[in-house]
Amino acid sequence: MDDAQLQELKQRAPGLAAIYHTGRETITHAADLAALEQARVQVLGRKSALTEFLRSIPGLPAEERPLVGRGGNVIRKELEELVEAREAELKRAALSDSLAHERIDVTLPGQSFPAGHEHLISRTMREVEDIFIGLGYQIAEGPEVELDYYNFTALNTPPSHPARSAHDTFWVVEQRETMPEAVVDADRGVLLRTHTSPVQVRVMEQQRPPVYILSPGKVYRRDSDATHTPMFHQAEGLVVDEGVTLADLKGTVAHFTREFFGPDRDIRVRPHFFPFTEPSIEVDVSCELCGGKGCRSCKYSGWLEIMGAGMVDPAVYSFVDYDPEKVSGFAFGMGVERMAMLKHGIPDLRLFYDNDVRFLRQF
Ligand code: 2NM
Repeated sequence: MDDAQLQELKQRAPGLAAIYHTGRETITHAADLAALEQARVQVLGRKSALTEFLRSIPGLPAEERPLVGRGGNVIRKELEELVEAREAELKRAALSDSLAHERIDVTLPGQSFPAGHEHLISRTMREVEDIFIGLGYQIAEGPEVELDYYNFTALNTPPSHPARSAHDTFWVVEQRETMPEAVVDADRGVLLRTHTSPVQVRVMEQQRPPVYILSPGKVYRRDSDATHTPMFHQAEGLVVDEGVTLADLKGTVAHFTREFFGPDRDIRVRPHFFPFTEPSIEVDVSCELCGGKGCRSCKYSGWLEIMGAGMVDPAVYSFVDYDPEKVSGFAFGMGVERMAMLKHGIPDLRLFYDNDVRFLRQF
């Protein structure tokens, strides 16, 4: 509405002109979209002064009606357009406000969520497994809660052996609890396995030669000091086939050692004793720190002990019904923690179990 039209309206219908003025003010002063909606209802709604005015037109004198009627409609339309314009303006303002304040720099590095990873013991166990899988071995696992029979008796370990004492082994059910005096040899005790060899007895019980297996897993002994934890991990191997000799054992261990520690390592074997192997040996790997010359790490010997091994004692075969005239075999066992310590120069066994991420994340 231009100024001339407004002047005319003020003279002919001052009430309508006032409605127009107040309406404009109310709409343009709405500070946000919610206030604008309130203003719209107030100015143009069914109970507004404008609507009431338009409703009163039919009661006016006939000569006034056309002008006032037209003026009223023009004003309603203008005010409606003003609401739309104000709405667009407020929306633009809200958008530029959120663009200014909620702005994100998409070139910033993303938020990283630290992922955990395999524990060094698990990784080392897998590395050992992979080497023997490469030689055609199968991985064999078995119970950690084991029968005396599989853990000791079938491994040719006599009742008097110190490993069988309550001092060295965690008994779950001591055999004297389950059996009367007269039959204490009946192997009914239940214990936490002290090595993974019982798994190998179980496999031999189930399977005829050839047997090529590796048994990794947790084992338990009643030891706790700087160099022993009550739980640790072992990987034990067993081969039974026709014509297997101590030379096969040495070749296998030498191959394993070079795969695990690196190509320049030598091994040596020394005689030892285990109830389940005859002959038995201990295997050393050449010390890398001093190149064999002798240093603190190898106690000035040039060699580091890595495993026990031997040719399976025929007495073990008698428990699983293998014929020692037809087959022979070797077995070996290593401590996984010790292998990881030697490979990575870790000074203290307890670091594995402190679960300090500053240690763990290095590997
Ligand atoms: C070792 C050392 C020497 C071994 C023996 C057997 C089985 F079942 F064949 F009799 N399994 N593992 C063995 C032999 C384990 O660990 C230091």
